[in-house]
Amino acid sequence: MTQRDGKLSPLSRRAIIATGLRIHMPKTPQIEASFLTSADSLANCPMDALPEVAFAGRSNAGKSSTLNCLTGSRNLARVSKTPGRTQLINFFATNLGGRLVDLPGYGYAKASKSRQKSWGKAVDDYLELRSNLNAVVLVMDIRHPLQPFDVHMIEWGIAAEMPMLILMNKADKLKQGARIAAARSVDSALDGATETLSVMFSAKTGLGSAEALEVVTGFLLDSTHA
Ligand SMILES: Nc1nc2c(ncn2[C@@H]2O[C@H](COP(=O)(O)OP(=O)(O)OP(=O)(O)O)[C@@H](O)[C@H]2O)c(=O)[nH]1
Ligand SMILES: [Mg+2]
Repeated sequence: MTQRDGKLSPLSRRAIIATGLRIHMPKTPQIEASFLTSADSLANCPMDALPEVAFAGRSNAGKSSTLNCLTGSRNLARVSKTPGRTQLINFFATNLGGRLVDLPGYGYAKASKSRQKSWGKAVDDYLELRSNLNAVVLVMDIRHPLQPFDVHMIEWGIAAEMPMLILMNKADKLKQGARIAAARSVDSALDGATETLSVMFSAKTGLGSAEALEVVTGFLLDSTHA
């Protein structure tokens, strides 16, 4: 699939776009989570059938911070100013049965070529072959949305009919006008994307966390895709 005129191919049946809207919904409690294990390859991932929700995104986009925000913990997933901190696939058990999965970030330029290759392979294998995978949360930096990796992930999600939540993170770093402009560009690129929801988010301030919690809780409970 290709990206034409900044738009993704309209392959899908239904779009649920909530970007920038304040949606009033009942408050979903934070997810309780604890670290379970790490894996450096698909073969070393837990061997059971529990549904998983994976957090993907470019290095430094805020995947680990988002996991901490949604679970109300400071140090569950390791956050760092140094891109490339998350180097293994990290699994977190939750009170909802399903697991949260922190994937290594894409595009960490300083890692050696061979390390980049092996992380890339583990993540590719996980996304393509992990039958437990129920849904993907794609974390983007709202200041640099829809980088090639993000577009690739979205197009992959559409083709695989993988439920996906897009979090436009670090919204606290932009003024309201710039946030809305960024959100509009993401929404127009998502025009027609099946089962894809995008939410303006800040792991730092909690903006959008009620919506994100609602969706991620649903992903963890719904085992129809796995
Ligand atoms: N201002 C602001 N900073 C954030 C936000 N989310 C994350 N950060 C910061 O961005 C940096 C990277 O955050 P991480 O959560 O480690 O990012 P990551 O995507 O897990 O990075 P890798 O593990 O390297 O792939 C840290 O300095 C965080 O404090 C946010 O919503 N707002
Ligand atoms: Mg991380």
